[in-house]
Amino acid sequence: MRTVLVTGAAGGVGARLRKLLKGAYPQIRWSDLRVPSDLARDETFLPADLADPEAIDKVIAGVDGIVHLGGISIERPWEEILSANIVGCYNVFEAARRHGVKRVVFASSNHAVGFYPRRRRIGVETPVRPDSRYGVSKAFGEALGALYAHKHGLRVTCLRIGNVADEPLDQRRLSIWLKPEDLVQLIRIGLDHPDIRYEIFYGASDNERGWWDNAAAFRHGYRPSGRSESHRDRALAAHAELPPDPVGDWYQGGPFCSDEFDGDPDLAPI
Ligand code: NAI
Ligand code: 15L
Repeated sequence: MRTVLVTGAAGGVGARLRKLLKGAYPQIRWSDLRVPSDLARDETFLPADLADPEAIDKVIAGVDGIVHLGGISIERPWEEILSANIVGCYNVFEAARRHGVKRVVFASSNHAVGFYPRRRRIGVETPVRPDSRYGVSKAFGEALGALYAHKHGLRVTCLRIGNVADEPLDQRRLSIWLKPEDLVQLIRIGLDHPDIRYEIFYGASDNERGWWDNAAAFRHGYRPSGRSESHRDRALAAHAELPPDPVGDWYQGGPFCSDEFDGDPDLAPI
């Protein structure tokens, strides 16, 4: 890996990675729709709209690996998801194929499987159960990654990220927290590990209350350093301040499940 492109550079995760990945590869290109407010003089930034195939083609030409973070990161109307996350993700994989990029690490999300109840432990072979249009776009990105891996030989790692933060923010996040440094470990496995063909890893730290079997990541050498239980008291206190949410509290995806929910809770999948 000589040249790595990171999309979504101006976002919350991008801002953290711009610090944590500094010096990790000889050249790192950062891209986004908008310029990061704190861009340093020694950082290479190329603006591009993911939905514009020609712009994305130019940004991707000459890179060896891509960390694809860019796009809509919450639930939004379909038109926005379609443009940034569906068309945008296709443009990234397709340009990667055309330019002979070796590896892509795709920022998927726990919301690709958010409609599993919290009492279920799930692995990466479990069928997707998106909890939102946003979650559907992440399941699409994982499927697209599989196509480009198996048909075109791209090495692809999808990270089903829980929640990236300095510490778990509430009770649900005690189960899904991802310490930023652990995210960096997962990204570097995706970019550098010799055995990657197509993998899905859960983006979670060492969470005692976790819901996910992350054996595939551990097999590739992942050793998370974050322990959510060390932050339990503050997370539970924050949870106590939240309004009641019986549907959200039942499912792994939390409020993404209860948002717009008008199904019959008794018929909801278990
Ligand atoms: P964010 O919303 O802070 O950043 C996303 C960035 O993508 C923004 O800077 C935005 O300008 C850019 N973007 C949006 N549409 C674009 C377009 N059409 N063309 C170019 N750039 C565009 O999101 P965050 O929190 O940094 O997340 C990064 C990625 O990780 C996202 O893909 C998100 O879905 C995923 N993820 C994040 C989690 C978290 O805890 N922050 C949890 C699970 C997944
Ligand atoms: C995500 O996928 C979002 O991008 C992030 O903003 C959080 O909402 C996270 O999931 C979560 O589930 O906490």
